[in-house]
Amino acid sequence: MGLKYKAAVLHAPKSPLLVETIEAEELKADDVLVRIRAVGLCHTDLEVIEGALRNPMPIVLGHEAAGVVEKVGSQARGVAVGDHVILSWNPHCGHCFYCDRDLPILCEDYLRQSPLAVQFDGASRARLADGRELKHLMYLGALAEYCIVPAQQAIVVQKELPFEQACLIGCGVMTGVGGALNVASIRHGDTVMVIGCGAVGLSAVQGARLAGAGAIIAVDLEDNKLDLAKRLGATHAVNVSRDDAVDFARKLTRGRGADVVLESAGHPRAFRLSSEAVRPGGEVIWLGKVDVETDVAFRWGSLMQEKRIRRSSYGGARPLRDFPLLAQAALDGRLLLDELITARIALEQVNGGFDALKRGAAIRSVVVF
Ligand code: CXF
Ligand code: ZN
Repeated sequence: MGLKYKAAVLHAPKSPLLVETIEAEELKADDVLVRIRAVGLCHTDLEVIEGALRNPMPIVLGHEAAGVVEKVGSQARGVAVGDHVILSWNPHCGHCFYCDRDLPILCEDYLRQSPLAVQFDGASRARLADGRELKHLMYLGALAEYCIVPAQQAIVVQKELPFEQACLIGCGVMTGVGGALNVASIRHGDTVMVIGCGAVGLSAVQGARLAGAGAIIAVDLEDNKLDLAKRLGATHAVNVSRDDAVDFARKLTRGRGADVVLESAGHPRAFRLSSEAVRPGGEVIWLGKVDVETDVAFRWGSLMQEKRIRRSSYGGARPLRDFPLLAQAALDGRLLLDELITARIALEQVNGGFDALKRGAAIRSVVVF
């Protein structure tokens, strides 16, 4: 096809992304060509830049994106030219052991190929100007003007939703809201604690509100993030640099502790707090993560008493079902997305955007095209 377009390319860990002109491969039968209109910068991209998450290089980052379908392959189903789409980073085969058990996030093909950073059929869809093959982070590589994906990863959503809001649904919002609505079993009136008020946590706060929680305790180290959590639905806020979140949850629940704790800080102290703050028989959902080699310490007593602990990487996402539902919630004003956008930036400002994320100065910087 020879389509040439701009992309942010990482050539080596701990080096700045280079915005350069790259070239697309031919569209395969099942592919769609998406003109990217907005991409959110997520911590997982940052982990690759910093070398904490190893991927082959050179690689196009970006996995929280929305855009318009510009071309479809002869066998692409369920999507047409002109459709507005949010990209899913979880392609899956649909018929392996885990797909069959409603766990596409554990799809055998998905997991086996993830470290190769290619598209789901095992091949790359882009090359550098000098002809070298490019890798794609998380089956996408969407920090670019275009992205070629199999049709199953391009989820059609309502055209009314602005792209800069829509893109957030592709990763952080899906993970947080889905953690509350799909993974946890929050009951009307429950006391829910959300630890860590970044994009995932602020989305979890909103998921807890949508689920009908009676009290939502936001926990963070920064007052400005806690203020934002309150605007999005938190009924209480605890700054753990000053106050004890376990005490707070117990005082609010006649000594029991929170019914559900959603952890989204990705810090050993947050994981530990999650098990301490939940009540006996309550439910803990871990959405954050630390380096896989990091030890996390728990007090054994805090894990007893019939507590249920679950890990989720994508909020139980079924993108075909969930992306349009979340888009509608945003259009109805029940899910606030604009509030998560700290800055709108150009592709050329992408390194500054990641720097802001690293410093904790941004919930989401969104690259808009
Ligand atoms: C992550 C969660 C852990 C696995 C890789 C993707 N989520 C989003 O960035
Ligand atoms: Zn992400």
